[in-house]
This record gives sequence, C-alpha cells and structure tokens, in this order.
Amino acid sequence: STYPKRLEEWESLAQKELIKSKSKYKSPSDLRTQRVTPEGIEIQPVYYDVDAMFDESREDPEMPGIEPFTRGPYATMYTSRPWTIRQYAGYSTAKESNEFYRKNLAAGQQGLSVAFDLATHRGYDSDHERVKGDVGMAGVAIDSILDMKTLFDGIPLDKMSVSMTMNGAVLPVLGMYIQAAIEQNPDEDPSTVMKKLRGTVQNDILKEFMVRNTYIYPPKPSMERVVSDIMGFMSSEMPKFNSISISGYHIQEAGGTAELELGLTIADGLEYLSLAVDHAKLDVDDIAPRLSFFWGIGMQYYIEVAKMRAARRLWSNCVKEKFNPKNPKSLLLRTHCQTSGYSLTEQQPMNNIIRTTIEAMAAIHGGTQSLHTNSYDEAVGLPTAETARVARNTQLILQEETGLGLTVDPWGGSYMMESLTDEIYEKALLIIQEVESMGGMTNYISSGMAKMRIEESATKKQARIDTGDDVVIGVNRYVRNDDKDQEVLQIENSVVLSQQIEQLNRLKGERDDAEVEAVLKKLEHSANLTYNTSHPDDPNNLLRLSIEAAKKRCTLGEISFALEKAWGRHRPNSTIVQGAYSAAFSTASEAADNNSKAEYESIMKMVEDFEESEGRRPRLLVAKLGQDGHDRGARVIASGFSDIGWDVDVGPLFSTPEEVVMQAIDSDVHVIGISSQAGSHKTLLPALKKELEDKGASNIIVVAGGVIPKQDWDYLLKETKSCQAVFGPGTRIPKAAAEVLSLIPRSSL
Ligand code: 2CP
Repeated sequence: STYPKRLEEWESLAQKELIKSKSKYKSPSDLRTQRVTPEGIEIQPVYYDVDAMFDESREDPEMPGIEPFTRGPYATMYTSRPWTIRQYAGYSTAKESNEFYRKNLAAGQQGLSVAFDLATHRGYDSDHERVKGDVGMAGVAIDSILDMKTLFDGIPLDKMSVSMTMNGAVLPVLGMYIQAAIEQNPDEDPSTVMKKLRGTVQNDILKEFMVRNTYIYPPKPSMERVVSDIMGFMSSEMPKFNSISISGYHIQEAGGTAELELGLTIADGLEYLSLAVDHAKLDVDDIAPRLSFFWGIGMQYYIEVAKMRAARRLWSNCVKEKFNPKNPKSLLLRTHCQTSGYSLTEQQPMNNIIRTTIEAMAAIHGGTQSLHTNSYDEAVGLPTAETARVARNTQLILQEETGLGLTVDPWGGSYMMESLTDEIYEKALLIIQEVESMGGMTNYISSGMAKMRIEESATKKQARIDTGDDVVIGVNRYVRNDDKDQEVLQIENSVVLSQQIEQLNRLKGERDDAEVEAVLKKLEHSANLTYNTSHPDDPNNLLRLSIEAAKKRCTLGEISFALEKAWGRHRPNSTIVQGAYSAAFSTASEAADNNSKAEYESIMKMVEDFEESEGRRPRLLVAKLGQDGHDRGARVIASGFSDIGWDVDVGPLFSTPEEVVMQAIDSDVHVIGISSQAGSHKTLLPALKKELEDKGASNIIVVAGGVIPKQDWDYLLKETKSCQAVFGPGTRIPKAAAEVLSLIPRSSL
C-alpha cells in the first residue's frame, strides 16, 4: 500500500487514546470531520505530507520577497524593519485629538491613523441638523482646513506617515490634509510638498456599500469620479501615498468568514485596478504598487495566519493573470491589520487583553506591515488614555521583548499552515470567480449578493455562539456576574458641538465669499461632466479642485454638497436574512448545549401564544439613529427575532428620531429596538422619547442595544426614561426576545 506505515501506527494509537480519555470523538475519522470552522474547513488533528515522505525531488520552496509573495512582501521582513505600530484614534475636537496624538508618538507609536466622526464621514458640517448626536463622538470633528491644521499642529506632515480612514467625504478631507501640509511649508513649492507626503487613505468605497455604510453618493460617480480621480492625481503628484486601503476588516466585523473577507476584498482590489486601467486609462504599474490592504484579525489563530499568506499569493496571481504588469511591485500585497472588535466582550474586560495579544500575534505571524491593537474596553465605549496605553504596549512588548520578528514567515513549511493556506486560497478563489461571473464587484454588490452572503454568515455565527457551539469565555461559558463597571471615555457632545459651530462661524466671517462661491461652482460643474477627469493635469480633476476649495476655506459640508447636487445621495435598501438563525439551532452539533435548544423552542412557543391571544404577532421595528452605520447588530437581531416568529421591520439607516417614530406609527409596531454603536445614545434616545410623546405614541415600547456603557444605563432607564430595557454586547437572542416580549402589555389581560 502507498499509505505509510507511520500513519497506520498513528491511527491505532489515536484510537486507543480516544477510548481511554472517553472522548466524545469516537474515532480518528471523527477528529477529521467534526471540527469544522465557519469557513467549512475541517481542522485536522494532525497534518502530514504524504508526498514529502516519498518524494525527494521537490520544487524550490517559496521565499519571501519573491513572487507570489506567500511568505511576505519583503525578503527580510521584520529582521530589518519591524511592522509600524499605528493606533487608530481620534475623538472630540481637533485640538484634543492633536494632544492625544502627540502624547502617543512620544510614547512609542510610530505612525498616525486618524478616526473621523460620523458627521465628517457622511459629508455634513457639525451644524447640520441630521448630525446632532454624532459630532465628535466616534472620531474627531473636521469641518474645514482650520480644524485640519489644528489636528496636525506640531506634527510635520512632510515627514510623518498618516493614515486617514475616510471614504464618503474623501475629497474634502484629502483636499484639507494636502492644503494643511502645503501651509505647514510656506516656503516650499506645493508640488514638492505633495511629493513628500507619505500615508494611506482608506478610499475603499466598494466595501462601504457592502458593510461599512459611510458612503455619500451612489456607486457610479463614487467609483468613476471620486476613486478614479484620486488614483489618477496621486499616481503622479503624490507618489508615496497609498491611494486605497482595500479593506476586508469590516467584512469580518460584519460577520463574514475568512474566506468571504479574503475573496470579496481581493475582488474589490481587482475592480479598482480595472477602473484605473479600463476607465481612467492609467497604467497598471502607476497604480498597483500604491494599493494597500487591510485585514481584520479574529480569534481563529491558524486561519488568520493562513488567510494573510493566501491573500498575498492570490493577489499576485490574479493581478498577473488579469493585468500582466511589468513592475514586480504591482504584484505585491502590503497590508495593515487590526485586531477584531467583534471578539471583545463587555464581560470580564481584562480577558480582552489576552484576546488582542493572540490576534496581534496572528497578524505578526501573517506578516503584516502595520498594526492596530484594540483597547480592552472597546466593547463598551471609546478607549481611555490608560486602556490605549495597554493596547500600544501590547505591540511594544511583542516587538521589543519577544523575538517574534527574528524569523521571516515562521510558519512556512508547516504541513498544517501550508495546507490551510492552500485551502483558504481555493475557497476565496471560488468567490472571486463567482464575482467575475457576474461581471465584477460593482454588479455583485448591486445585485445584493455580497450583503446577503455576509449577513447569512453573521447570523450563523451568532447562532453558533447562542447554541454554545462556539465558546466565548464569560459570555456563554464560565459566566460570572460580579463585573465592576468599566470606566469609559465620556465625550460631552454638546460642548464639542458648540466649539465646532463657533469655529465654523469664525471661518465664514473671515473668508472671501465670492472666491468660495466660484470654487464650489467649479466643483459642481466638474461633477456634471461625463468624461474621464482622472489625469492629474486635468483642471476638472476633483482632487485638484478639492485642494483649491480647502485653500479658499470652503467647508467640508459645502464641498460635499456641491457634488451631491450633481449626483444625489445613495439610499440603500434593507432586507432581512431568513432561516439562517433557526437552521443553526436545528443543526447545532452535539457539543451544543441542549438547554439552549429547549430555550429556543420555549420562546417560539411564547410568541405563538402571544399571537393566539392578541390576534397578531409581536411586531418590532429595528432602527438606527443618526449617522451610525454599524448595522451588524441590528441586522442579526432582525434575522433572529424574525426566525423566532416576530414580525420585524427594519428602518432605513441614518434616520432622525422623527423619521423612526413616523415609521413605527405607520407600521403599528409594539416595540422600537434601537441599535447604537457610536455613542449618540444619550442625545438621540431622549429625543426619540420626546417625539413619541409629541405624537401621542408613548404606548410604543423602546428598547436599546449595542455599545452602551453601564454608566449610561441609569440615565436612559431612570433619569430620562427614554427606554425600557438595555441589552449589552453578548446578549443571547432568545433571552432578549423573551424579555422584550414580556414588556408588551397584553390587551386581553
Ligand atoms: C518596509 N520597508 C522595508 C522593509 N519593510 N524596506 C526594506 N526592508 C524591509 N524589511 C520599507 C517599505 O518599502 C516602505 O518604503 C517603508 O519601509 C514603510 O514600510 P511599509 O511596509 O510601507 O509600512 P507603512 O508605511 O506603515 O505602510 C503600511 C501600509 C499602509 C499597509 C502599506 O497602507 C498603511 O499604513 N496602512 C494603514 C491603514 C490604516 O491605518 N487603517 C486604519 C483603519 P516605500 O514606501 O518607499 O516602499 S481604521 C479602522 C476602522 C475600524 C475603520 O475603518 O473604521
């Protein structure tokens, strides 16, 4: 037989050990087939390479720095330069964020990564009525170049590498950043300053339509005018700047498996290259070397390392096949990574330090170029100075105390890692082929397929946790109830708001209105053009015009609105995934907790009883208020409740309290469920309650969930009575469904 004797020996030893340990796995073949990841990968108890046991004449091994770069983009990797410690941060005003950045740089951080508030992301000035609860909350508020100059005060932009997470309002933000750098160096020629700028802008609009939701304009102008003009301008004017950070992170955070994150993100990258080459008529070798990537790193350690290795091989092979570039750098995938926010728990928050460390190690073993480690309190709010320090020190310790960087791709050649890399590569390639068969990513997204696949995966993941199939310590195993309240950074929204408005008024008083009008007109005119303006010398290039607009002191809202007049605002449609949650309960493995199945059935029964006595099912409106587009929680709740038997409506994103109340009354719901992830709950929930009263609809029950620190519960439940229940992260859906049901008064009682 060709089956090596050692393997037979192993089989029989393994069989004996399983019997001796009374394992729930009855035979070695159970071990091979019964431990399945969400990607559908059967994790093997032991990996081996039968060929290697016989075949002496194997091909040259892959090496780092050499195509297809599986083992790393650079030959020497961390042995000559460690990864960049790049912590994503920003809150409140530009002045406060600037102080925070300067302290962090002094304490060992190596690159900046700016978080903007949601008003900025969505192209609104701080004084716009739709953003009352959002200003300065989940990032720094930027209304004009004055704020941008304050943000980087004392930080030389011609030297510091700056990453900016901006997608929707990318034109005004880049315009202000570039103009701020120019004004920092008044004696230099603007074009010389631009050539020195180093950094990255996220500018990945495709994933916004799939998961992150901070788009402004519809897909076509977003791609063919905004992304395209930025790529064109940067390719010659800002050659050291990475023009897109193609992001899988948010796909993972939204609940996508590693294979979805990888496949959809590489497909996004290919779509941007097609846009550059086919639409903008740019040379692939001028664009591809400055595309960079961004992965989320969760708790499946082996899978994450394999995903990063497979990503480099996939990108190299796909770009070569489709675009046949001349410059080897065009094939090279460089990436930033961030540890998973989703994996953090509100319960026993110190455990999150351990989770983050393990995830950071996976990113490092996967060969990341730049890394953000989350703070342990981020399941409940924004990090404090103290928790941000622990997160940064996690990286400093890994970088300077451990020797992790002494060897390039330390997992290379491991039977297990090579096998997992191949397997994930193949799975992601199937997704890329599915996307291509539908004519590329823009079509794939507009068909709704992308969102549907990710949401289905998210719902299944939630069910794996609720059934106990996936263990989360402190949430569904080893639960304790003695957690102390976690201190969180509190931002006084109203104070930030009034400071921003003051600054806006100052700006408007000092500038030349005729000049402002003129440049806004030029922007609007350019937005209405239908030809390709991506060439950097084109006077209608939108980034060129945005720099001019920043110079003339136009506000972010004004620049955005000039374009909106031509293109309109994108309105998403919302659907609910059905059946995925209940299916996971019926197929839950034997390892799943039987009580959870019984609990699930008893709640379905309660809902049936409700329907019998009330003549209709309980009805829930799941809504999001303000500019907070994080909708994983809302969507999973909607799917889960719907599978349990509720009638569920999903409100449009970015609603005002008035709009939510109107929909609730129109749909005659029993309950409004507000999901809040970006800190606006203290402003917008009381406003919702007031609106319900004004409309005579106080009988509608309000419940809230998401990232709401315990310190705020009393304010919401007692002081302002703006909701009747708050559900923290980690709440199991069946439990929430039962509790919410019990809040609805029965007319027949
Ligand atoms: C690096 N270099 C080397 C070596 N390593 N040279 C010789 N030997 C080596 N071993 C060189 C590189 O070629 C490069 O020079 C320079 O050193 C810097 O290295 P890098 O690898 O380019 O690192 P970096 O400057 O830190 O850039 C990393 C990325 C970049 C990934 C390419 O795009 C980046 O910083 N991304 C960060 C994105 C980010 O912060 N995102 C935040 C997401 P040259 O440039 O001259 O070649 S916020 C997330 C939230 C959740 C959100 O989105 O909402």
